[in-house]
Amino acid sequence: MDPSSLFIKKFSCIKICSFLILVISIILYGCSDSDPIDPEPEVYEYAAVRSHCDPLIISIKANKKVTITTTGSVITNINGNVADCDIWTDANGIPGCHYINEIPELHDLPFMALIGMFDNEYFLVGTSYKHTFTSTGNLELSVNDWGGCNNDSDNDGTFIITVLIE
Ligand SMILES: [Ca+2]
Repeated sequence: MDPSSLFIKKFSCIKICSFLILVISIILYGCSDSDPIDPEPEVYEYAAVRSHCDPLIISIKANKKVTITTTGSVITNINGNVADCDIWTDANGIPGCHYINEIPELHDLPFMALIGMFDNEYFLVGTSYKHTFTSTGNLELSVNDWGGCNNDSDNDGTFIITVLIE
């Protein structure tokens, strides 16, 4: 083999190998777990004693899909004996409970449910919620108990709230 053809072969190999390394690097980078566009859920604990006076505030950007999943249970008065009200509930709340002195602040939403407020509108979040907000703002999550800012210390229990924004 003459030395010039050997040089050409070696040169071609370097070019092909470089190209292959570049392609493999692109594939590996694209499949990486640390891909910055993958959204991660945030998990919050919200104790029922905070009630609506101290909401959990989630910053929302317009046109983002928000998925909220809530576990855990709460009670409005662990020593109370009001039928259909002083009972443990999950984040969907107790639709059949109505304390006379707390209407209309309960916003016609189930008592002790996890509720949201955005743009001055109240709505049920419950155990499972999905929504795409069309404007940027703060989503305020709280427990639908309106005993007064300093009168919810008889509440007990905690909601575990998982929020995914994508
Ligand atoms: Ca209470």
